[in-house]
Amino acid sequence: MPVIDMSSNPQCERQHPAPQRAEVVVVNPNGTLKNVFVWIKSGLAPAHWAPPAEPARLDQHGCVYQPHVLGIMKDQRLEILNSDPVNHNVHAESVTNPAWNESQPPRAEHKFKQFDTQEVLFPVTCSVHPWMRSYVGVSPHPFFAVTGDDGSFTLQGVPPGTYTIEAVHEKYGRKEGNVTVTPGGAATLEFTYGS
Ligand SMILES: [Cu+2]
Repeated sequence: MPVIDMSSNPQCERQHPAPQRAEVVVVNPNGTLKNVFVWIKSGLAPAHWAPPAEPARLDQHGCVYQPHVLGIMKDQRLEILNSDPVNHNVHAESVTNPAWNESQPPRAEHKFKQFDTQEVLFPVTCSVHPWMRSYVGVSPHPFFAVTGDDGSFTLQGVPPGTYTIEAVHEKYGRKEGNVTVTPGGAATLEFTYGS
């Protein structure tokens, strides 16, 4: 990934001891892919899943969105922070959910947002800093995860059943796999991107 040129804003640049690289593709040391959103796309019996009381958090730190990919439940609160000494402009480029675009000055109040419709994934950008880009996946149920530093994902507490699991990566796109979960059992599914 190319190094992000933050020279237009020294207050962004000086927060990074080492050059900040774009996070479009992050390959882990073990050869797996980070920042893949994984969720149960279909197969769940109709049910109402209550969102967690705790908000999901999206921070702007060093003029980079953290985390780069964020999963959130429908109707869960999203808390947006600006930890930087610079002005940001948070732009949720959602399509199914209403899009919005709001400035967030330094030391401003945290923003709280919600999304009431399933949408996997949409970008959140910053109108001030063109390199700032994160992705949000809104799930109607709690069975989603984002791959981390070892490329793995875990969906906890899935009821027994047969499901279509979807993996979504911002550059490499969507993959599907099927899995059957037995009562009290665990199932494993592996996705491969590339040739
Ligand atoms: Cu910004």
